[in-house]
Amino acid sequence: MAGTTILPRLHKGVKQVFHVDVTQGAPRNTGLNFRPGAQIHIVSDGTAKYDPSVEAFGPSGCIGMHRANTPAPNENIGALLVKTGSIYTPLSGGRLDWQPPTDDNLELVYNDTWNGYANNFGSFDVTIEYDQADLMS
Ligand SMILES: [Ca+2]
Repeated sequence: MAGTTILPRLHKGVKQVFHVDVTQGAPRNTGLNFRPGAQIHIVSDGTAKYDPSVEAFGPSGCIGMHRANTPAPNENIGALLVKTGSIYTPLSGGRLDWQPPTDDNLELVYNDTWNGYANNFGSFDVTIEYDQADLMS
């Protein structure tokens, strides 16, 4: 069936969906803390513009375009990133099989210039799949 994705069954199947509005500069805090080494599966759908003059990009953002004054200057501008502690991980291609490097709150961050969120457009829906036993709290 076209458009159907079958996810690998890596986990015991808790799924939560978080909406990320890219006009909001503050990280979207999921309230989830995982034990380091947990196996987490993350999928993101959506597109967004980091400026009215550019095309809409998916979760990878604008490939190869970096800006110094963003939360993660080494990642693409317009990328959707997963953050724990001070570590940012890109959701390249919108999918990530991931082991959290720290047990800090998992946050979702749209990588735009610090004062540049007001002119953005779009949103992402991020599905996080995990095993309940891997939650710290
Ligand atoms: Ca912007």
